[in-house]
Amino acid sequence: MGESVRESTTVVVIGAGVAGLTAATLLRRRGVESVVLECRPRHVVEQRQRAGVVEYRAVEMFERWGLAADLLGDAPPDDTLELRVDGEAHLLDLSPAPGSAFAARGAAAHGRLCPQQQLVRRLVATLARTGDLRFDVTDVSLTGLAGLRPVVRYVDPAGAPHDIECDYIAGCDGQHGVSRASLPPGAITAYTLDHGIVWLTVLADVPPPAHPLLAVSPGGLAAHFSRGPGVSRFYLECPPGSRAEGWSHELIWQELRDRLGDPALPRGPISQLETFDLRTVVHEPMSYRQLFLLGDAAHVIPPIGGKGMNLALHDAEVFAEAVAQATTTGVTSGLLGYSDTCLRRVWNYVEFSHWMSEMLHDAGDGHRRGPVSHRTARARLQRLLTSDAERRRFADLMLGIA
Ligand code: RFL
Repeated sequence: MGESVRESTTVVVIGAGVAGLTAATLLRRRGVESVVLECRPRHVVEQRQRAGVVEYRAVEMFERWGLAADLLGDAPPDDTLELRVDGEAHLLDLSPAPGSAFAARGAAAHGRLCPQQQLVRRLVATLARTGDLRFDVTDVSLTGLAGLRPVVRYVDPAGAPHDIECDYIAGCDGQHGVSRASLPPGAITAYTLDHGIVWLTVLADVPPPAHPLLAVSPGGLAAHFSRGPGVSRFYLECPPGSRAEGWSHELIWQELRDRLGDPALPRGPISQLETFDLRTVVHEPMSYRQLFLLGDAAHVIPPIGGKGMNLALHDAEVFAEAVAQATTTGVTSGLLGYSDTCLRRVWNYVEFSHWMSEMLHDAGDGHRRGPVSHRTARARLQRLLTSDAERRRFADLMLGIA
């Protein structure tokens, strides 16, 4: 390997997922230079299908930065969530409360139906034109983290090593990335909870449901969401230790029909089939000197409340504002407060995801955590379905207002 190419920039962003791409885009808007390093090819990054809804808080954020129209489109998500309990449909109205500041914004007071890969594709297109985005990099490593000008080293696709010296590093490389792993032992603490639940996730060419649908049944939780015209994402709760290989397509459609209480559910080609363990991991603090962790690199929560991508977007804005403040005015209070500001929202959404997860899993399966948890979960569910105040609280959290 030859001599390293030496470079210098303000921020090196590691990882081109929603967190990294959004951080780099917002930094660009404030005139702050960055280099984004991504280990996967562009087409892989652009095709990863995960989240489907950008919450209202994040829509408002993109509006403030003048990016909403270009990045999000204008499709509002459904204001109605269907909770199907033992085959019986209950429709929950999630629209903003009449008379509230949000209702006064009318149709604007909504999240956006914007699949994650669509947002990523649009962010990549914007940055490819105006920023510095490098795909297919290998051997990313971080050095000099104790100092004021750390260096990020990587090898480009042609095999040339690069050393980029910078003021700040944004570690946006997901839960298994290199940024957090580069920290000295004891620099941060991981708070972890294993929920003891596995979800099978299925992406299939099947028409979406009338409304986003969560079904509680004795066989376990099932969910059916839209992922664009003619595409659906399904989830099936399965026992700990389950792996996708153990699920034939026949069994998947049968379980979905049983749990959704819909014998007529059409089958369609399955394009993605994975299992994952429901886990919560929060790393505190979310920064170490000049290195800042954003998105899944800092926290992973079960997708049940639809908050992982939305938290990544929040981190990106807090980080970009703080760096812009520091580079333009020399004031570092935003950077010093970065972790605390982000963690307030993180723990709020962790609590929401736990509440929702316990209610929906325990209400279905009476054996999982015993009869008291089962009956308590049924009572919670009943309260959500009958109390207007409870429904409002739930809607505010779903919209990202709370
Ligand atoms: P990402 O999207 O994982 O991106 C990290 C990027 O870093 C790259 N990378 C590296 N690059 C350079 N060098 C290295 N050494 C690197 N190591 C890794 C990776 O290739 C990748 O491109 O993290 P980010 O940006 O923090 O975004 C987080 C979100 O992707 C995540 O929270 C959500 O997808 C979670 N999530 C959902 N969130 C929602 O808000 N609503 C949902 O409905 C929702 N559904 C989901 C989900 C996550 C799911 N999975 C992953 C279990 C559904 C599923 C199935």
